[in-house]
Amino acid sequence: MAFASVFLLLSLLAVPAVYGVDHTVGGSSGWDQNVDFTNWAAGEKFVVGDNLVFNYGSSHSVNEVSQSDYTSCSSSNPINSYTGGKTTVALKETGSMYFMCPTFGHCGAGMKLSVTVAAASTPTPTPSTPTTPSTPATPSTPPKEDTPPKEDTPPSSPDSPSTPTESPNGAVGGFSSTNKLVVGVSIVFAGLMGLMG
Ligand SMILES: [Cu+2]
Repeated sequence: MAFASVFLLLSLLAVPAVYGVDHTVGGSSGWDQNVDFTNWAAGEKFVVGDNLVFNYGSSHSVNEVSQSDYTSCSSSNPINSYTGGKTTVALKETGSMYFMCPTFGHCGAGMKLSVTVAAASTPTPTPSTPTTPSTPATPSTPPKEDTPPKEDTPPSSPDSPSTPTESPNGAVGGFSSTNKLVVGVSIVFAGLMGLMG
């Protein structure tokens, strides 16, 4: 259980470390008319380091514009303009970016896109932690506890003199399971310390 939760923790932290995702604008339809880009963008999670990939026919192009130009469909003052059928735009910073097709009438018909770019989470200490929870401590501890219970049995034997073998076995079992618990808990702490450090 302890190991499982540590590994779950590590894997959850490791997932955001994956490199930038390419978001193909409009999916298989691409950057085209009759695509609801607001709806498409709502299904995507944009993070710094990701890319927008525009695939489009010769009647279209891509302008990055201000929010007000996006709203008014004005193509007269683009921040960037791209042509050529395939454009990759890197999402370099958090905040909103706005795009439209400057071909007459297309933006007004809905060929416009706004994306909100979130910060990338940076899990730097992850590489060092997976080595810490390896379990060399577990096999060494139960043998140490094997001897004390046997020596303990003579004083406690008045209770059950007929079965001296059962009580050491039970004691050993009890001890070793608590030891496993202690080892498990300490490994979780070691894991957490590793994550914090
Ligand atoms: Cu167009």
